[in-house]
Amino acid sequence: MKRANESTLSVLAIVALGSNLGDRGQLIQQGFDFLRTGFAEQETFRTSTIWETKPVDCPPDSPLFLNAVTVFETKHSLRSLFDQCQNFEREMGRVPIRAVNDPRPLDLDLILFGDLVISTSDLILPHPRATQRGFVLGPLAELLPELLLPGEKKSVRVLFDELQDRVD
Ligand code: PH2
Ligand code: MG
Ligand code: MG
Repeated sequence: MKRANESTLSVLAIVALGSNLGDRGQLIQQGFDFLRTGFAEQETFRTSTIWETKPVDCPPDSPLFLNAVTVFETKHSLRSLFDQCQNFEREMGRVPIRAVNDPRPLDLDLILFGDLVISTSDLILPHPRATQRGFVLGPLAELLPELLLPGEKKSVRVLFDELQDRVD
């Protein structure tokens, strides 16, 4: 028997987690648990280490972030994963945006869903800024260094190394 929202085929999903408000470490762990228990084929679920990162494109004096990345196979639909991530962010205390990139208890960003390339009003895949963001590329390079994101010629590891060269 298949459960609703599950197909028999699984796809590789990548979700980036970020927190810069409240008990950041605990919130990231809750995000891991939510994704592992709710969406992942258990044996496939992997997490990066947790990185402390400077805010990028955030209001002045924003607190430091904790960031991490998870990769897992899922049989759930994209819609179910996306909608439930948004619900979980709200459950963890996220409020509607007041200023762009306001501090938030938990941000769950879909980076990749199989080989899907889409652009809708609320979701673009692969994530349009992932390849410019060290706080995504660094943790992701721990898990899938050789991955080529759709439309990219350079691996995650190379993109991250090049970003470091520019920043440092
Ligand atoms: N997320 C953003 C904007 N800026 N900076 C860091 N260091 N980490 C983030 O997760 C982050 C950010 C938008 O969601
Ligand atoms: Mg984000
Ligand atoms: Mg987000």
